[in-house]
Parts: sequence; C-alpha cells; structure tokens
Amino acid sequence: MTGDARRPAGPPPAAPLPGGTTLPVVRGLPGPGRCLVMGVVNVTPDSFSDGGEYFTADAAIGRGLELAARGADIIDVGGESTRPGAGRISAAEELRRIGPVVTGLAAAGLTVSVDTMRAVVAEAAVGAGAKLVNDVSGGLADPGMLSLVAAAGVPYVVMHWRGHSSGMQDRAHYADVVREVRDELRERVDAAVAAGVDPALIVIDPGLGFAKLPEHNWALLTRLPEISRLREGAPPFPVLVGASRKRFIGRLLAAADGTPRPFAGSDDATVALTALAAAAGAWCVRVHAAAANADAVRVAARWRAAGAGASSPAAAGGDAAGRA
Ligand code: PMM
Repeated sequence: MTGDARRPAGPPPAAPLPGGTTLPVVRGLPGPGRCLVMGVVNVTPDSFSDGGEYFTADAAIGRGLELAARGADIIDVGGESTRPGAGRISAAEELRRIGPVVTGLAAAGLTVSVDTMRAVVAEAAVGAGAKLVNDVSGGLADPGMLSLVAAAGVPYVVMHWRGHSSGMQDRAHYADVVREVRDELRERVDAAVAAGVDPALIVIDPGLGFAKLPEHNWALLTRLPEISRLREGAPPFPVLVGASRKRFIGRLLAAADGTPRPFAGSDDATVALTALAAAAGAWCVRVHAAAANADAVRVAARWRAAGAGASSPAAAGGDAAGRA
C-alpha cells in the first residue's frame, strides 16, 4: 500500500496455492487455480486471423462449442474487427452479429465473454447471458460503458488502448512502454472504480498490438508482474494476455526474405508465449486455438507450483478432468 488516498479498494483476492504461488480469482468466473484459457470467436468478415470463418451464427456457435470441448474456459465473442486500420461498424450490425451467438453459447452452459467497446452491445450481451465484458478501449470509446458495467455487476477487462484501429499505430510512441502502459491502465482502472465498478471485478490487459510496435509487445510480455501492480506495494490485478496470432509473432518467425509467417503458422509460437505468460502469473490467455494452449497453461501451473516448492498435482491447478 502506498497510502494514496485515491487508491481504489483493491483488485480481486488472490487464491493461495500450496507452496506460496497465488492467482487472482475473479468472482463469477472459473477459478481452477491455473491460468485460464479464453477461446476467441470473431463473428466478423475481416478479423486479423480468422475473419470470415465464423461469420454466420451457426458457424460461430459451432466454433465456440468446439473451443470449449478443446479446453477453453471462457468463450470471447466479438462482432467488430479491431485489426490495425479497421473501420467501425454500426451498433445495430454488431448486435446482429453477436446476439444469437452469445445466446446460443450461454444456453449451452458455457462461460461467455463479449468483446465490445459499446455499452449498448455489452448490455444486450449480458442480458443474453454473457458473464464478462471485454472492452479493448478500457471505457474510452463509449462514455456509457463504465456505468453500464458498474450497474451490471459483471467482471470487466480494461485493456490498454490509445484510439480506434484506423489510426492507432500512429500512436505507438513510448519513452518507457511498460511504465506508460501501466500508468495509462491505472487511470482507466481509477475511472472505472470512480464510476462504481467493483475493483474485485477488474482484469487488466496490456493490449498487445494496439498502438504497439513489436518491440513494445515484447517488452510488455516480459514484464507482466510489473504491469499487474498498478501501484507500488499494492496487490496485483489479474492480467489477460492477448498475443495469439498477432503480427509481431509472424514477424519474429519471418522467412529468410523477410516475409512474415502467415497466421496459420503462428499457433505453435502462440503456445510457447502462453506457457511463458502463464508461468509469469498471467490470469488468462486469449487464444484462437484451444487444445495446445490448454495443455500449456497446465504445464505452467505445474512449473509455478514446483518452483514454489509444492509437489502435489492439486497445487499445480489439476482440474476435475484429471488432466494434471
Ligand atoms: N485482441 C484482439 C481483440 N480483442 N481483447 C483483449 N482483451 N485483448 C486483446 O489483446 C485483444 C482483444 C484482436 O485480436 P483478433 O482480431 O485476432 O481477435
């Protein structure tokens, strides 16, 4: 604690694991004692890596069920592409895309998250059964979002964001990216709490690829524990990491002539990043392919538990399916 009078009440309580490692548990969401896996369903014609693949409601619902069967704990449904340069769609179109998908997946008993910057879409999705609002703008895009989330009482992902996709890469200027992202996240968390959002329901996200160059993404990835502590000495907030299939991975794996690796070929590297992020204490990874990432978070949980001196599978987040 810093004694700062403006400091909000605090992030979610951390569940102690035998051996001393801890992971925050967010009320209303799964808490298996390991990093969670969020599977992505983009109901868009133009997303980064999977645009157009799941653009009908039936295809998107089928994809969500498939991701859950392969080990995703949460299914994140989005209707608006945020790839660099993307323009906006109307709220009506966004609702048309995601409404039946959220309803169908929630009715099937899955934990559904809605990926939206709009309060009206978040409200409809929560009404349809979504348990988490994932706002890549951290409440900046829609002035009604924070009060909506506060009233709904659902967990809220506050991502680091500097503006809409059409011009965001022009804002990728940092003197110290970790410090600036953390400072800007703290401002957004404070705004959310001031609007009535329970700090125990807040998850933070460094926003990989959003107003970030590859070197910024790598710096953020390697310093997740620092980012999670928005104030010196304060308890950490849960951190969500969305690295899956992003361009900085394709650039790392570029061919000899410099051609970036296509999205389809970057899933193995995503799994490597999942293991590293989860071992560093990430609360959740947002991924497009579930099975190998679900294995990776279990490896990381065991790694953390062993490093902390625990030896039992339970300490490593072994789950009911006996996968530990
Ligand atoms: N990335 C995308 C979309 N939504 N949400 C969060 N919380 N974090 C992210 O990094 C994130 C996100 C863009 O990726 P996609 O178009 O490949 O799904």
